[in-house]
Amino acid sequence: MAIERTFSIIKPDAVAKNHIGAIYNRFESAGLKIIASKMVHLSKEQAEGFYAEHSERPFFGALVEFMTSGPIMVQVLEGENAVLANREIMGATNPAEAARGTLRADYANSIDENAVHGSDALTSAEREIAYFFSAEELCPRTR
Ligand code: YYY
Ligand code: MG
Repeated sequence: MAIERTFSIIKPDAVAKNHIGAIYNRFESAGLKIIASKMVHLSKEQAEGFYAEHSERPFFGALVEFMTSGPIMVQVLEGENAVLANREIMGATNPAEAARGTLRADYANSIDENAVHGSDALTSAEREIAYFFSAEELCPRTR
């Protein structure tokens, strides 16, 4: 088992519904440690850059509009197999298909407003963490 870091977003829908604390509780209860965190309101350019891999998809415009519709929480989670662990906590992209007890089953309404983002691989985690945080902003736990 490897200690990994992954990147997470609480999206505008879940922030607007006051679910930040409940979602942080899920991360911590699962043994993932929050080692960096901040609230940001993305510009159109920031959202387009973050989701560049989806720029040719039909939902891209709606995704950027949604992600800029209100503030988000961005955080770095650290722990055993953090990338996969966070994806399991999140549940499937479409909340209608998300397993019971996952964040998307409990807090998301639709595939386009689905409460949370999580990196899908270690390489994307590194890129996504660097997109929002400088090295100095990451606070590894020493106790
Ligand atoms: O990684 P994950 O968020 O679970 O899904 P992706 O396939 O990477 O898509 C990113 C994002 O795009 C998804 O969370 C919602 C949105 N989206 C959509 O609105 N409609 C789709 N059919 C697929 C994805
Ligand atoms: Mg993805």
